Parts: sequence; structure tokens; C-alpha cells
Amino acid sequence: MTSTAPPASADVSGSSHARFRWWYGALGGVLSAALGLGVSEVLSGWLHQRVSPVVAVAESIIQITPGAVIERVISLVGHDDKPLVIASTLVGLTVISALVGVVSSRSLALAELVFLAMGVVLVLAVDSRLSDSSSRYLPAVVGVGVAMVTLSILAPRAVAVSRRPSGGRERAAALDRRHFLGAAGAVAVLAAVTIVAGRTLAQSRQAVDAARTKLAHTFRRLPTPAGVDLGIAGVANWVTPQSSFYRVDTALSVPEILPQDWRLRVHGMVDREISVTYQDLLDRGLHDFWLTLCCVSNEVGGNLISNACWSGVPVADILAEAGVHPSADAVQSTSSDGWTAGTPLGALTDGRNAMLALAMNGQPLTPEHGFPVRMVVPGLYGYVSATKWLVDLNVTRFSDFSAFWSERGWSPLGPVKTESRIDVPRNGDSLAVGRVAIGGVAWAQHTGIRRVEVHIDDHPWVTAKLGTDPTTDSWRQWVYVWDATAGTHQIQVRATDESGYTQTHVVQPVVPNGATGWDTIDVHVS
Ligand SMILES: Nc1nc2c(c(=O)[nH]1)N[C@H]1C(S)=C(S)[C@@H](COP(=O)(O)O)O[C@H]1N2
Ligand SMILES: [Mo]
Repeated sequence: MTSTAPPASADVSGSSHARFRWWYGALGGVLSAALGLGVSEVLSGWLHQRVSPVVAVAESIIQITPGAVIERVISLVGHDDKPLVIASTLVGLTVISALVGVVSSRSLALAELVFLAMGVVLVLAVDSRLSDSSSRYLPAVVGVGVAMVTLSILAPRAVAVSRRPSGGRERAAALDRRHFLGAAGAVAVLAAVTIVAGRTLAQSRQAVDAARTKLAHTFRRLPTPAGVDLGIAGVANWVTPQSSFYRVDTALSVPEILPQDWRLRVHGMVDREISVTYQDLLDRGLHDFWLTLCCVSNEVGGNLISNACWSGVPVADILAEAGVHPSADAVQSTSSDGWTAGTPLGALTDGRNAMLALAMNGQPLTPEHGFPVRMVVPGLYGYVSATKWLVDLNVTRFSDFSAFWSERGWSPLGPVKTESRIDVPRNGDSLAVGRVAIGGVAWAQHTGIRRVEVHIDDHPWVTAKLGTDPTTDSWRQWVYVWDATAGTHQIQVRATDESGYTQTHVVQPVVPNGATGWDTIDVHVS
């Protein structure tokens, strides 16, 4: 006797299907959540975020749990409660997503709604744990999206496979089972791969964080010089904290380089090619200096400009060790991610603070700002000088290479233009009649600001009071106290630098070598 299965066996399999009907749905829910989790882990690792959404939830749980409970848990499990809370969060996630899966067999819409609600919780947790980057919600949002799409694929298959096979449907039932198991298997593999990849990325991020922590007491931050801050509310602080320092780069994923793995290759038109280590730089002794960095893409009145105390080693010293050929006129610097800048050799060797910087405001550079080593050059826009994650200096001639932005229509040379900005009042503000502090910042790095003037309506230009200028390389605060009268007024600002040049009123766009024009605002006084 062959082929035909005895009815008894079909009955058994049928009743077992009935009994474990919910099982398929639950599995679909858990696998959907697992894939969403894996994708969110990969994204947060790739975006170099301190915590992934799940860890953010765990940290939030620790945050809102009463201290006494936390202490009790710590006394039970030892000093570190975090792994336990993360494990519990994952168990909770598994249970909830299994329930979501079961629900999905009845109502997919309701199940998706629960996933969406979980997404809201993740976003709220991330919001309370991360503040730095605008892409911080991406892992949670994309992760939940992936979980929802996956559920919409698995749920109908789970429903089909858990249908009781009735007479003549055995073949169809086997096919349904194959469909479900195939899809579920593929999701399981993807989930495993993304979770492992996410964890690997997080580990390299954690290694960099640990290396930065070890360096926490290596650097010095100069005391803030007297008189630089005029104390006007709303005017940019003279020193910008590293966390709010403007950021501009083409790196989709921040390079993660450990100091011990870092090497700087110096080559090209030199007597001897050299290779410099992080320790070599520390051993040379660090210079601390103030410098305002700004971006060529900064519009008039824009905020792509910040000031910090940097610690580093003069580029000139490194170049001297390699022995620069007299016919060279440029240095091409390359980042570990392949980005390049071209800097005039003269700016690197004329005695200004052109540096290989290791620290900002007494702390190792953050990964976003170029850890472990970047270049900074007073008087030049970032795109021609401030290479982050620096790994290569090629001594060369401008005629022999082109850098990343000069290949895209920007000027090969990028000296900073003398500029000034109004920080208060804001454009469109409504003010009360009487004394109003008009204030802001002005900069002419490596030349210095001599004078800032304010122009109100068609009155003559009046001279603003300036903050002190401990170095010509940093911006200066300015303030003018104005006796505001009723009406709508236009306010303009212009700076004169130490070369005697007064900012032009001619409006130029940021391309190809920096915007010009006077920052102008309108205010209403009543
Ligand atoms: N590797 C790398 N370095 C880079 C860039 C970049 O895209 N990649 N951008 C440059 C530009 S255009 C500017 S304005 C500064 C900005 O430095 P910050 O992000 O630390 O403020 O970095 C410069 N260094
Ligand atoms: Mo820039």
C-alpha cells in the first residue's frame, strides 16, 4: 500500500494545528520585531549613536525606577544593573511582540497599531537619552517600519498555515506551511545577521568611546580670557561647547579610529616619507590655542561657525621632519573616508597655529569632529584646511591635484572673509521702546577685528563696543545699546578688520569662495 494517508493521521495533524494555531502568529510577531530590532541596531551603530532604541528604553526604565528598587536590584545582581535591565527589556519585547503576532491572526490592523505604539515609546525613550544629532530618531522609526512591513507579510501566511486542513486540502496545507516557514526562515536569518552586525558596529563605537575616556585627562583647556564675553543674552558664547560646535562633513557614517591604530603618512615632495603615530604627537608636547572655525557655506547671518580651545602639534614641525622640497606649494590632506582638502603650503608654515589637533576644549575630539586627529588652520575655511579623521598629508603642487570641493565648483583657495553677524535682536522681533542691546559676533581669523559698526535705518553708522581679542584667530563679540523708538526699523552690521578692510555690502552667494554682504534685520518697536 502506498501514497494515501490514513484519515486518522490527517485528523491528528488537524487537531494539533487547531491546538497550536496561535503559535504561528506568535512566531510571526516575534520574528517581525526581531528584524525591526536588528535593523535599528545596525542603523544606530552605523550612525554612531551612543545608545540604540532598545538600550534607550532600558536606560529610561532605570531612570524612572525609584532609587530604592534600583539599589535592591543592584544588591541582588551585583554592581551593574544595566545588562539585567536590557535583558528584561528584550524579554518584554519578545512577549509583547508574540502577543501582537497572535492578535495579527485576528486583526492585522490592530496588531500594527500596537507596533506603532511601541514605536512611539522607542522614539520617546531615544528623545530622553540622546540629544546630539538630528538623525537620532531614525533607528527607532525605520526599525518599527520594518517590523510592521514584516508582520504584514508573515501574518497572512500564519493565518493560512494555521487553518485546519480539511478533506483534500492536505497538499494546500503543506504548501501553506512551506510558504510560512520559508518566509519566517528568511526573516529569522535576516534578523540574526542584522542583530550581529549591529552589535559589531556598537562594539567598535564602544571601543572608540573607551579610548576617548582614557584620554579624558590628557588635554588642557585654556581658561576663558577676561572680557571676551560681554554678557549679552542671546549672543553666541565666545567659547562653543564641543556638543554644540557646528558640524559639516560628507561622512554618512562617522569613521571609528582607535588612537593606537591611527597613522599619519607624510609623503610626496619630501626628502623622506614619514609615518606619525598618536603617541608621537602626544610626546611632542601639545600647543593650546583659540581658533574660530567656519564653513564656506555659512550664509551671511548663518551659524556654521564656532570657537574653541584646541590642543595640537604644529603641522610645520611634522613637515619639517619630512623635509619639504622648495618647489612644493600645497599640501593635500586626506581623511580616512577618502575626503580631501588642498591647503597652501605657506599657510601651514608661516608660523600661524596651523595644527594637527587632538583635542577641543580640553577633551579629545569627538568622533563627529575628527577623532583621533584632524587639521585646523587659522584664516582658512574648513573645506580647504580642516580635514577630520586625517590620515595622509601629500606635499605637492596645486597644479598637480584637486581636492573634494574644488572638483565641485568651489575655489581651490579659501581664505576666510571678514564678516559680522547680528545675534540679538532676532529678525522680526517685536521690542518695547527704550534701551535695546544689539549684539553679535564678528570675525576675521588671523587678521583680527578692528571695528564693528551698526547702521539703523538711514542714520550714520555708529561704532559698537567690542569684547576683548586675546588672539586674532577667534571671533569677537560686539554690542551697541540702542535707544529704540516706536516704528519698524532696519538694523545692519559691518566689520572692519586689522588690515583696514571694511566688509563689502555687495551680496555674493556662498559658492565659490564664501558669502559677502551685511547681515540685516528688521524689528518692530512699540
Ligand atoms: N573628513 C572630512 N573632513 C572635513 C570635512 C569633510 O566633509 N570630511 N568637511 C570640512 C568642512 S567643509 C568644514 S566647514 C569643517 C567642519 O568641521 P566641524 O564639523 O568639526 O565643525 O570640516 C572640514 N573637514
Ligand atoms: Mo565647510
